[in-house]
This record gives sequence, structure tokens and C-alpha cells, in this order.
Amino acid sequence: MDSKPLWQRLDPSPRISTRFFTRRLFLRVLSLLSICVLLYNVVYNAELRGRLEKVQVLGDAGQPHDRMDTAELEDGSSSAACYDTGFGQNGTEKASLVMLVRNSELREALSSIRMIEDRFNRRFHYPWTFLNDKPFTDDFIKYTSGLASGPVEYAVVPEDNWSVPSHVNTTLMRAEMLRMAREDIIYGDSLSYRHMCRFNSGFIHNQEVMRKYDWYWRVEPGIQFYCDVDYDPFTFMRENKKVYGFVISMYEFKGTITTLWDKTRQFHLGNGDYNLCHFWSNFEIASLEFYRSEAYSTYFEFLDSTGGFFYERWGDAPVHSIGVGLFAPKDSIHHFADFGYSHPPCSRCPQDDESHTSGRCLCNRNKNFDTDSYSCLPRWWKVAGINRGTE
Ligand SMILES: Nc1nc2c(ncn2[C@@H]2O[C@H](COP(=O)(O)OP(=O)(O)OP(=O)(O)O)[C@@H](O)[C@H]2O)c(=O)[nH]1
Ligand SMILES: *[C@@H]1O[C@H](CO)[C@@H](O)[C@H](O)[C@H]1NC(C)=O
Ligand SMILES: *[C@@H]1O[C@H](CO)[C@@H](O)[C@H](O)[C@H]1NC(C)=O
Ligand SMILES: *[C@@H]1O[C@H](CO)[C@@H](O)[C@H](O)[C@H]1NC(C)=O
Ligand SMILES: [Mg+2]
Repeated sequence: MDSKPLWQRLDPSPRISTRFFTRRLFLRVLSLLSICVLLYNVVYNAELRGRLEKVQVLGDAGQPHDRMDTAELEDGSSSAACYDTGFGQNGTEKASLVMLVRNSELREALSSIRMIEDRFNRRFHYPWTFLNDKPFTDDFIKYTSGLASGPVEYAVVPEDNWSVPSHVNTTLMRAEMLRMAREDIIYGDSLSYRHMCRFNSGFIHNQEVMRKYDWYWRVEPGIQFYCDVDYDPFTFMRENKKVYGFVISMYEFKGTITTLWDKTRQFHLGNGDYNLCHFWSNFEIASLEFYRSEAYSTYFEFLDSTGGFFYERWGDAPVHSIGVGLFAPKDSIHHFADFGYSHPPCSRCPQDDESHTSGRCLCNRNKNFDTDSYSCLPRWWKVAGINRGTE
């Protein structure tokens, strides 16, 4: 019997020892690699979790980095940095892109954000503010904050800004909703649509998260935005003393605002009829200070006291438009003729050659609501004294 231990009995040929060596090296490298992967996962997950948690907290985020009050700087700057996607805002106005949106509209929201970022905000990094009547889901926050090139903020609308006020007779409201459904009036029987319209008419500009801003650009999920915007439209609005900017205007369905004009006349004596024209408010670049003004606020409060947002189905578009018409100078209203925009079912596209030869816009010039028979833009051109030949 051989008394040597087994390993000594083996006659290690040089080939075997090389193979043995490479296998050991391979195993070492493998374990090193897995440690790296493990470490990376731990760090990445912690970072992601931290980001999600911070993003849920409301309040200090989304401060514009410039033109900030020193008071805001003291208590807000550290937290704002958490939301900063790393670019730093270079737009200088106290302004935000704002989207009221449901969790179920995530896909449409992402597509709107992508377009506005590519065409405009990637150069300016303005903050995005997302509003909802329900808490946003982790997924909604994760994917939308991933696309935004500026700070992001998420807020839930206070309940009394999204409910039927006590002075409204709900029996009457239900009966009217049924009648409107029978008459096939669009969203005639939708209560959430009524909350949305009332919210956009009277509460959006007073939300806690909006108070730090003077301007907003309202963005809806599922829109298209066709042209590069190389200048800052907020600065344009401020420098040119504009209050309200729009792209599409049209006639409102009479059946949704049966008494809106009568009620307006009770509030603000004047003569003339309402031609049903309104600025299509799913796009708006507007002064929040205007909506917060005494004149507009008391107008909204009067309208709200009549219950018309619920008994009828007053849209925020005619309410904003009439408000602007009554309380803002005519030349403070601006048509963004250089913007290409679509919110189904209507699109508009700049008509001049330069917008297209320069590559600034990509849209079908023949799909242009401006001159549609339902468009109010020709009336606007008349009112504003715009001669289309020279546009
Ligand atoms: N959070 C939340 N957002 C809503 C609700 N209803 C509407 N919105 C948002 O309010 C805006 C207007 O609602 P829309 O459903 O787009 O209404 P619309 O633009 O008049 O009509 P369509 O786009 O043709 O449906 C959109 O930004 C919606 O995402 C709601 O119940 N909850
Ligand atoms: C933002 O930065 C770009 C270039 O990085 C510059 O051309 C532009 O003027 C800046 N805008 C503002 C408002 O500072
Ligand atoms: C809307 O919400 C704000 C903030 O909670 C509150 O101050 C205001 O009274 C509400 N307005 C109405 C009419 O519900
Ligand atoms: C509410 O409206 C219904 C239907 O018009 C009416 O019968 C009822 O008297 C109203 N209630 C109140 C408290 O006004
Ligand atoms: Mg819409």
C-alpha cells in the first residue's frame, strides 16, 4: 500500500497545473464580479428608493434656481436639489410646466413630456408640476421623473377643491346630468369632468405647489407638439406684458354653458352677446397672477356660487376666456402662431414656409384647424387687427 497522502500520489503534469491555475483564476474573477454586481444593486436600489421617497414629499421641491426669494432659498434649497435631474434650470422665470393627470394616463403623459422636452424644455429645464385628485403611483413618479429635464413635483389636490360644494342641490344636479346624457352632450353625465373643469377654472393657480410660480404652461397627456421653441415663452410673456397665450380657439357647445353668459352679465354689467368663442385651454401659457387677481377671483367665486359648474357643465375654457376677455387688456392676449400643436381631434401647424424649410417644425400644413369653420381664429385676427397677408 502506498502510504503517501492521495494528493502526493498524483503526478502533477504541467498541463494539469496550468488548467488548475486558470480555473482558480476564473473562479476568483467570477466571485469578484458578482460582488461588484451585488454592491451595484444595493447602491442603486437605495438610491432609487431614496429618490422615490423624496419625490413623494411635497413642499420645497421645484424651486426655480434663479430669481428665487432669499427666504425661499434658506429653507428650500437643500430639498430642491434632491429633485434636480442634474442639468440645473437655465430658464429664468418663476414658471412651471403643469399637468393635471390620472395615473391611468401614464403612457399619454410620457409622450407629452417627451415632446415638450425635446422641442423646448431640454434647453430650459423648467420644473414640471403634476397634479392629481388621487396619489400618484410609484410607477407614475418613476417614469415621469425619468423624462423631465427639470425638477419635478407631485401633488394631490385638496378634497374640497375636488368635490361638490354644499350649496349645490345634488338632486337637481343628478337630474340635469341625466338630461344632458340623454341629449348626448359630451361629458354631460360625468361628475369627474365637472370637478376637473371647476378645478382648472378656480383652484389650480392657488394650489400649494403652484404658489411659488408666476406663470404656467398647461400640458395635457396625449398632445403633440410639432415645433422647436428656441426662446423662452415665459420671458416673452413677461417682457411683452402678456397675460394669456393660446394656440387654438373654437366655438363652445351651447348646451354645456346654457346660462354662463347670463350669469356673467349679472356679475359684470355690459352689453352684447357671447359668440361662444373660447381659447382651447388644454394648451395655455398664462399668468397665474392674473388668475389670482381680485377681479378674476371674485368672478370665479360668483360663478361657483351659482352651481353652474355642476347643474350645467361649464368648461374651464369658456370661463378662462371670458375672464381674460373681461379683465385683461386685449393686447395682453397672445396667439402662439409659431407653435404646432395637436390635442385630438384638432391640430394646427404654422403656415409660413420658413418654419418648415428651417426644419423647425414637422407637421402637415394642410391639417390646420386655424381656418376650419369651427375655428374662432379668423375672428381673433379681426379683433386683434392682424392682416393675415403680413403674418
Ligand atoms: N387627476 C385627474 N385628472 C383628470 C381627471 N379628469 C380629467 N383629468 C385631466 O384633465 C385634463 C382634461 O381632461 P380630458 O379628459 O383630457 O378632457 P378634454 O381634453 O376636454 O377631452 P378629451 O381629451 O377629448 O378627453 C387632462 O389633463 C386629464 O388628464 C380626473 O378625474 N382626475
Ligand atoms: C440656456 O443655455 C443655452 C446654452 O446652453 C443658452 O444659449 C441660452 O441662452 C440659455 N438660456 C438662458 C435663458 O439663460
Ligand atoms: C381649495 O383648497 C384650498 C387649499 O386647501 C382651500 O384653502 C380652499 O378653501 C379650497 N376652496 C374651495 C372652494 O374648496
Ligand atoms: C333640489 O332640487 C329638487 C329638484 O329640482 C327639488 O325638488 C328640491 O326641492 C331641491 N331641494 C332644495 C333643498 O332646494
Ligand atoms: Mg384632453
